[in-house]
Amino acid sequence: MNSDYRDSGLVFPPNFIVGSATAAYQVEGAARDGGRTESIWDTFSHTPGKTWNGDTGDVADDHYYRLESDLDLMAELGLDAYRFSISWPRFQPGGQGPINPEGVSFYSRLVDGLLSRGIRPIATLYHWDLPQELEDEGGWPERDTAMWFAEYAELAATALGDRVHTWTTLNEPWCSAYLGYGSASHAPGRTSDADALAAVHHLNLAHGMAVPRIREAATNSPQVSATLNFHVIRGEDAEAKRRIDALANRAFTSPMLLGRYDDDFIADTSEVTDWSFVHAGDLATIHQPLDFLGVNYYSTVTVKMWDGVSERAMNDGHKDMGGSAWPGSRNVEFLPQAGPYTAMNWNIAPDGLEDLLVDLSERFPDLPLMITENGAAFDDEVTDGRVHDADRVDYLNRHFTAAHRAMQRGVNLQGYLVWSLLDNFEWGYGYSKRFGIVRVDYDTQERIVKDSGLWVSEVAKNKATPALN
Ligand code: GBH
Repeated sequence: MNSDYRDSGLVFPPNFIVGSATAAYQVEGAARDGGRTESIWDTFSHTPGKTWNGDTGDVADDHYYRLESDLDLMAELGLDAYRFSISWPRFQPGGQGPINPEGVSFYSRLVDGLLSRGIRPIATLYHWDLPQELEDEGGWPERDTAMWFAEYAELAATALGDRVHTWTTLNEPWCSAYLGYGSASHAPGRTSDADALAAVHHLNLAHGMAVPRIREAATNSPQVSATLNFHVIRGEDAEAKRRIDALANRAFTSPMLLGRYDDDFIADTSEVTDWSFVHAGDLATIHQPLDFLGVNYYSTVTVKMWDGVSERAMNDGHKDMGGSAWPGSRNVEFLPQAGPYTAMNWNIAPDGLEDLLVDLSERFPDLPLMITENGAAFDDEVTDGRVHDADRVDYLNRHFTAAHRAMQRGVNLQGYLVWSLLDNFEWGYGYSKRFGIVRVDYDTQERIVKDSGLWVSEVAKNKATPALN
């Protein structure tokens, strides 16, 4: 790469959206309140040994009860947009039947509070909190789950679609399918390669069934999208790269954006499943016009083929790679990568973001992109009531620089949402990892805007990155 991706004073277009993101189970708390029923993450996190320290989202950031002050905080930061997720079991307890007035009221107050502060609401319908009752009936490996999701999407768009303009169906279906049903590092913690692939298809189907229902129910000419986490794959071994690209990326982009499953993906997984769960017409249903694609990016992976079942791929201490997150391709090895690293041990690679954005815009030229998540966990310290998280500021500066370069190369990038507004429940890692641009003290629930929060605030207000000092 030609330079180190640290730049300053980069100017973004005046309508470029700079904001931040969270997800319901990671911030809301109030897990048993207001008519909410359990999700698979309640069950999973309350099962001993599943999360760090046995942490759960029972209280999290108490955001459900601190809505007004958290909204004021967002206004103070001058965010253009806030991406939140709707908790399905709070909105529609059990995932079937009537909506929950108290749940609807919470999201309604959230949306109204954002709009009155001039912040654009971006609503994600599914950020991993499947109602437990639907999991009891089989979860994502079952076709019915897609049907129930489409019902829920219509109800949500009916209730909020007069005010919410921007919708995302699914967040990172890769995680829901492979980590939830393959490697078991995420809820519901099942370990079946065949189920993981059935989940891939039914998540795709859920997306495709939901898109027209949202368009019909929302009265505000909605912008509809999906958010995918992309694997930016490095290494010299073309076969290993092809396999991981098929399983991780094209498993979702090909059906959603091109209306097909790629032959190599089907062939790679044929020892695991016969794909008989794909019915006639499904791919046409999944292939819906989208207004933009949400891109989540954190780091790269480096792979090569290994003539056996890779111990590293199965169990390298990286939870995402445990068990079988790679049905049909366990013989791909994930190699250690050059640092520097974040507190997740993910390598910091802004060039991966530039490459990803350019690659997507070349493959899907008419599809605008939005970075719906990018950010980093670091071991923050509080000194005199401040958090001087220079490492996170540097990470964000480098990644905004990468995005800026991609835009100069012609990428239609509409915005950049930093993960996350608040330190929060980091899934299997519990509260041990802090991604926030605002610190949360989990004893007092006090919020402290970190230096990175001030940095994002400046970028949002000025549409330019601040000069380096
Ligand atoms: C997102 O998941 C989630 O949407 C969000 O809820 C979560 O809090 C946030 O990111 C931080 O984890 O790990 O180097 O092999 C991201 C999960 C991280 C999974 C990157 C795939 C692949 C690269 N992804 N990982 S690496």
